[in-house]
Amino acid sequence: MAAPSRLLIRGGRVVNDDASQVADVLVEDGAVRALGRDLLPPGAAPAGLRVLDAAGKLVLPGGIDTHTHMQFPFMGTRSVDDFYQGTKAALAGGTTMVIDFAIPQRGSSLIEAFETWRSWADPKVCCDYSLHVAVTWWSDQVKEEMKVLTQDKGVNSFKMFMAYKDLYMLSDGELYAAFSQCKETGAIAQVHAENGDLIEEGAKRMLALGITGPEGHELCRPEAVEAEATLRAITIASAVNCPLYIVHVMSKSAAKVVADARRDGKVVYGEPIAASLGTDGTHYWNKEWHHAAHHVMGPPLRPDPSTPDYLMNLLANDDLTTTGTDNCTFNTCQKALGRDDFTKIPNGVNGVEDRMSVIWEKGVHSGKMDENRFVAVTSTNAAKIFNLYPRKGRIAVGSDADIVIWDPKATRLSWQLPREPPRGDVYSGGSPEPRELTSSETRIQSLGKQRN
Ligand code: DUC
Ligand code: ZN
Ligand code: ZN
Repeated sequence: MAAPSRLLIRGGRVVNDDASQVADVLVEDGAVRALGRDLLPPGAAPAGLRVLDAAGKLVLPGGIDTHTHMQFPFMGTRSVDDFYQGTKAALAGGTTMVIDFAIPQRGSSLIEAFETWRSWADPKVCCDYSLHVAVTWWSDQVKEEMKVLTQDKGVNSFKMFMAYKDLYMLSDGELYAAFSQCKETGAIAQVHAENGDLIEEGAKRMLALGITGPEGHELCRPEAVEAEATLRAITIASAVNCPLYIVHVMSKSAAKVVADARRDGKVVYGEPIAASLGTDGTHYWNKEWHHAAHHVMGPPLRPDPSTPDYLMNLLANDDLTTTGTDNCTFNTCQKALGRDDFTKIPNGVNGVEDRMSVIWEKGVHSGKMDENRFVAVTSTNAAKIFNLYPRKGRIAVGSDADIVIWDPKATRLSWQLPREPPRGDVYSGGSPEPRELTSSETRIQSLGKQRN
C-alpha cells in the first residue's frame, strides 16, 4: 500500500470567512487532519511528511468559481479553454473548484446533457468541479429529470435563460414551472436575466442603422434590459417562494434591483464576475475591432465607468454574495465570426485565472473588504449556497484540503494584447508559431496590474 500523503503547512495565517488565526495545518490523504499552533515539535520532520513554510502568507480555502463554460459548443463554435486548460488556469489563480453548466439543446434530455458534460470533464479536469444543469425547454419529462438529477446525480442548481430567444430562452410561464420544481426538489434556481425579446428587437434596430461593430452589442441591450429581467425573475420566484440566484450581475441597475429585493426580505443572491468587477464596457468603442470583440459577452460589460467600483461596494456590504467569471473564452479567429455583424461574435470573456487577484486588488487592497470577506465572496458563500460546505469553503478539521497559500504582498502583471492587430491566426508574446490562445493569454488587457 502506498504511504499516505502528508503535508504540514506551517506558520501561516489561516483565514476563514468568520475568523483568522496563525496556525499550522496538517493534511493527510486530501483532508485537513489537524489545525493548531506548533503541530510539529522543533527538529527534523518525520519521514513521509512534507513541510511548507507559510510564515507571512495567508492560508485560504481554495477559491470556488461559480460560473464557467469550458469547451462549450456555442454560437457556431466551441469555447477554447477545455476542461484541462481551463481548470489548469483556475489553479494557477488560486481557484480549486469550478462549477460549469451542462446545457441541453431544446427538446433534449437534461440527464443526457449532464452525462455528456461529465464525459468531457472527467478525463481532463485538474481541479474539483461540479455542474449546474440548464433548463432550456419545458415538459413533464424535464420536470421528472430535474427530480432524478437532484435525487440521484448530486445536482442542486438549475439555470434558466431569459435571453437567447429560440435557443435557450424560457417564457414567464415556463420560468414559473421551473422555479416551482426547484422549490419542490430543494434545488437553487438560477437565472441569466436579460429580456430576450428586447435584445432581438434592439439588434435588428442597430443593424438597420448600419451599426455592425461590437458597440452594437451593448447598444441593443442597455442596462434596463438586464434590470427588467432581474426584477421579473425575482417577482416570479417570489410567487412560488423559491430562493433565486442571479448569475453574472453586470450593471448597477440590476445590482440595485437585487439589493432592493434583499432589503424587502427576498432570498436572492447576486453573482458579479471578474470581468464586471475588473473592467467596463467602454472597450466596445475601442478603435481596434479585436480589442472590442474580446470584451463581448452577454449580458455586456457596461459603459458607465463607475460600474466595477459600485459592484465591488455591493459585494463588500453583502448586497451581492458570490463571484464567478462566466469564463467562456474565444480566440481572435473565433471572435472574427462576427466581423461584419456583432450578433455573430461568440459571446464570452475569460477570468478563471484572474478572479481571485482582481478581487484582492480591487476589493481588499483598495480597503473595501477585509481578508475574511474576501474568503466569503471567493469561496465560502458559494460552498454554502451550492451545498458543499463545510467540506469546501472552510479550513477546518475534516474539510477537504483545498488550500491556497496566498502572498498578500506579491504582484503580478497582466498579459498585454499585442499593439498591432493580429491577423488570421494569433501570434502571442513574440512566439514564432501561430497557435490558439489559452485563457491567460486572452486575458482582458484592462484588468491591469494586480497584486495577489
Ligand atoms: N454569456 C456569455 O457571454 N457566454 C456564454 C453564455 C452567456 O450567457
Ligand atoms: Zn449567461
Ligand atoms: Zn454563463
